[in-house]
Amino acid sequence: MSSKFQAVCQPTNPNPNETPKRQILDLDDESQVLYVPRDTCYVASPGLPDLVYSGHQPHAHSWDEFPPLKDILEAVHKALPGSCFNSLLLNRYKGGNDYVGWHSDDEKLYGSAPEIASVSFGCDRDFFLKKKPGKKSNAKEGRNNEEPASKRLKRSGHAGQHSFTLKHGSLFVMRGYTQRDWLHSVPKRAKADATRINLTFRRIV
Ligand SMILES: O=C(O)CCC(=O)C(=O)O
Repeated sequence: MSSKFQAVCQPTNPNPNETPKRQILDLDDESQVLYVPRDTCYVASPGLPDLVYSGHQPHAHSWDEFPPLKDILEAVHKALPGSCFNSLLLNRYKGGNDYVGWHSDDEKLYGSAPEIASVSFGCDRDFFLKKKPGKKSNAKEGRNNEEPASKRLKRSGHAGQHSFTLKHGSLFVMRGYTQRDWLHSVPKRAKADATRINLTFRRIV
């Protein structure tokens, strides 16, 4: 394989600790390849500002093109009274090699404390959350500060990291400052041998 491959920093992803959701590699001055480690589809209500993430602006499909998605949106609105989502990012993980790297959905168009409702279908996959570098631990963790760090690390595996298994039919909600203060990811999993579809409903304000 050529040693000329070089990762290109994404201008819209200023935090070097985040993995862009899409990766662009420079082959030489004139050539680039783009790698997205899963399939994606974006749906949004008409008249909203364009979504741009990791230097990419996805085409906004209409809800009318996917009637089942409108039904699921209605069910999510019922499950979360007061919610009013107007856009959706769909991810299809075809198997355990498909993944999404560490990132946060902190694009300005979602506002400062967005609620994101995530519905999963198909293969169970692990979902990880970890604090962004420089963000303080919460008060509960602070109270445990007298305990040596080595002891705390052993107990939790990865200090300050939370893991969840997102199962078929589950609804997982991130709200408050989760996007401001935390990164999330769905890592590769050798044993995940079936397709998973994840729908993340968001509100563009
Ligand atoms: O597939 C998932 O559960 C997470 C998807 C995600 O992180 C995203 O769409 O930003």
